[in-house]
Amino acid sequence: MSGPFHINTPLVESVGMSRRLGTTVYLKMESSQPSGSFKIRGIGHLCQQMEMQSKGIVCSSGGNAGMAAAHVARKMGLPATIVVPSSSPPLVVQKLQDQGATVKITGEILYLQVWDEANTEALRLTETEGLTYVPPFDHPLLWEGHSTVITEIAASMGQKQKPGAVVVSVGGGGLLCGVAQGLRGVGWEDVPIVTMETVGADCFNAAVKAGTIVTLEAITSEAKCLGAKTVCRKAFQYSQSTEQAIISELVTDQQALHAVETFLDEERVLVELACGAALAAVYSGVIQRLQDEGRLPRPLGYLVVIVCGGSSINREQLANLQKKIPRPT
Ligand code: PLV
Repeated sequence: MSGPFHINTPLVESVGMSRRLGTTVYLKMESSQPSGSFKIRGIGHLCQQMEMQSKGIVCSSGGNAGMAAAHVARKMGLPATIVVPSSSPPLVVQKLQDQGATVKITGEILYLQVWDEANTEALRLTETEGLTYVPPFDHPLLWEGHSTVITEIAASMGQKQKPGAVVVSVGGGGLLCGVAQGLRGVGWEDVPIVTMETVGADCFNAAVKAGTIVTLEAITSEAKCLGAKTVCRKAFQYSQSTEQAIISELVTDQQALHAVETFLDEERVLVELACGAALAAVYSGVIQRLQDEGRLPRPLGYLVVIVCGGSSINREQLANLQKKIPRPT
């Protein structure tokens, strides 16, 4: 199969979110992608454009980039090795194996290892095994692939119907770069982007606050798929540009979890905590606060939330998170 590997996902109105916000909210359902998240847009595009070594590919991932890489490799008839940190739940390892990938788990001794260490191992394997390296978020071809999420929205709504703002989760910043590029591509560069991270997986917010790229000491959030310690340079550059407003916001794991639960109840779709961070922009009143502060207009026009999805969740994993993350008292 020569691709594209992603599908044109539904853009659906959320009545519950619209009611809360007092403005129409559209959900771009990347959770419906064949690999379970938006990652397949960029990774599919990158794998098609790059010359692939027949020995196969290697991808370091918090989980979802790996799912996309494994899916694409299987369709292209290439072997895939996915390196995941030991913080990834067993269900991710199983799903990757189901896609036919070889899974390497880094940091089995140091439990708290995160994506950055998995990446070091993936880079080592490109040298020693001659595999093609597929990065999870830091590559122009990934951003170009991710930008189709905006092209599709413009095609559905009509170019004249600009959104008032777009909400995205940020891990290493690849989705953000794709969304920023896509907005420019359709002439919507004046549409503000609200970026959402959880406290403890907040490398973009830390960079915006510091005015320079910073490396977090550790990832303390349970939203492991947002757990890159350093944001990619391009995402930081977008945050410094005066052309497009990027508003960086944080929520707690508790708020992200509450968002996952509310979304499941109201929209009947189960997503990862990483995605819950974006949903919490509405469910925890972040957008409403930004409007109160005059940082977003009121009325807003319509709001788009990119429902980035994620495979690292099932009923058992949700129950684990509910145990681990304390409830508000
Ligand atoms: N996850 C990456 C990076 O992890 C991965 O390897 O899967 N929403 C979901 C469901 C994600 O899986 C990710 C990234 C993001 C949002 C954030 O996207 P990014 O990294 O492009 O900002 C460490």
